[in-house]
Amino acid sequence: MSDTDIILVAHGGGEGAEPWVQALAERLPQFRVQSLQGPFDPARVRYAVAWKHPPGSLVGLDNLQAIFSLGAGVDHLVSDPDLPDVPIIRVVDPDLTSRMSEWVLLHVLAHHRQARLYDWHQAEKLWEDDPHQPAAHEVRVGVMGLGVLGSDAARKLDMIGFDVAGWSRTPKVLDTIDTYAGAAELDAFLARTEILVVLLPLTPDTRGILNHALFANLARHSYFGGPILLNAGRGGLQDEAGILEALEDGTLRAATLDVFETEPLPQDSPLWHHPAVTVTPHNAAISSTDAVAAFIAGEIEHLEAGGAPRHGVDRGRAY
Ligand code: NDP
Ligand code: OXD
Repeated sequence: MSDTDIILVAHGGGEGAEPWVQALAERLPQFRVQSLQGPFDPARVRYAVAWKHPPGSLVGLDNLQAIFSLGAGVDHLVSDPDLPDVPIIRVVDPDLTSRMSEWVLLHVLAHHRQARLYDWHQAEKLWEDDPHQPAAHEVRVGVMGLGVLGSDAARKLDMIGFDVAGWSRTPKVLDTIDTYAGAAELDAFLARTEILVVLLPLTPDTRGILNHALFANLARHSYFGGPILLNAGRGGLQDEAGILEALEDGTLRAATLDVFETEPLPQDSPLWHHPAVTVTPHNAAISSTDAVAAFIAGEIEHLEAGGAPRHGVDRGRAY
C-alpha cells in the first residue's frame, strides 16, 4: 500500500464530513483521509466512507476496495444506481446497538407506565392512582425486524418481563421469545401484538409496510385502549397519512416516531402537535464518531491484512 492511498469521506448529512475525517485520520495514519470536496486522485481512493452521499459521487474510483456506511442502515447507499460494485460494509457495533435498545426500552416503558399522563397529572397537581396498571408480563410487545438491533431490543424487553414476540424475513430462534417469519406469519404476529416496535431496514419489500391496513390487524383489546406504534427503522416504512388516520379513528392509540418520510420533520407536519404522538429527531441510536470510527478502522485493518469483508450487505436483499 502506498502512503498516499485515500479514504474518502462522502457525507451529505447535517454534521458534514469533517468530524469523520479527523476521527479516521487519527486511527489510520497510514492513509490520507479526506472529504469529497478536496481535490484528489480518484485512482488513489481505496475506501469510501459514506452517509447520504450525493448519488453518483462515488463513480470512477477504479481502485475502490469497499464502501462503509456510517450507520447501520444502508438504504442511502443501495438506492444509488451508480454505486460501484464493491463490498458494502455497515456498522455493527455494541455502542449503537445499546443506544437503540435504550430508546426502545424508554419509549415502551413510557407507554406502559403512562409517563405522559403522569406528567400532565403533576402539572395539574392531580393525585390519581390507577389500580389496574398491568404488569409487564401482561403486555404483549412485538418487534418487527430481529436483526442486530431488533434482537437486542427484544431480549432486553423480555428481560424486563414483557411478553415479547418478533417477526423477521427468515425463521429465527431467539431464546424464549416467540418468533414469526415472512408474509405468511405476519398476521398472526400482529394479532398478538399490543405495542409494535419497528426496527426493519428500508427495502423494496418493506417500503410503506406501516400503513392503516397493517395497524388494523394489531391486537385491539389492550389495557391501553388500542395498539401503540414505535418506529425507529426508517421513515420510508411508514405511511404518515395512514398513521394520522389510524390515530383519529382509534385503529392506533399512540405512536412514538424517530424517523419520518421527510427529515427533518417539516414544520407544518401535524405529527408535531398530535397529542398521541411522540417525536424524536432520528437520534434513537446515533453513530458516535468515536465508536464508529474505531469500528471502521478495525474493519479496514482487517481487510488490509487480507481478511474477508465482515458485516457485508447483500445488495439483492438491500440490507
Ligand atoms: P439487520 O440487517 O441486522 O436486521 C434487519 C432485520 O429486518 C432482520 O431480522 C431481517 O430479517 C428483517 N427484515 C428485513 N426485510 C424484511 C422483510 N421483508 N420482512 C420481514 N423482516 C425483514 O439490521 P439492524 O438491526 O442492524 O438495523 C435495522 C434498521 O434500523 C437499519 O436498517 C436502519 O434503517 C435502522 N436504524 C435506525 C437508527 C435510528 O437512529 N433511528 C439507527 C440505526 C439503525 P432476517 O433476520 O430474516 O434477515
Ligand atoms: C443508522 C441511523 O442507520 O443512524 O445507523 O439511522
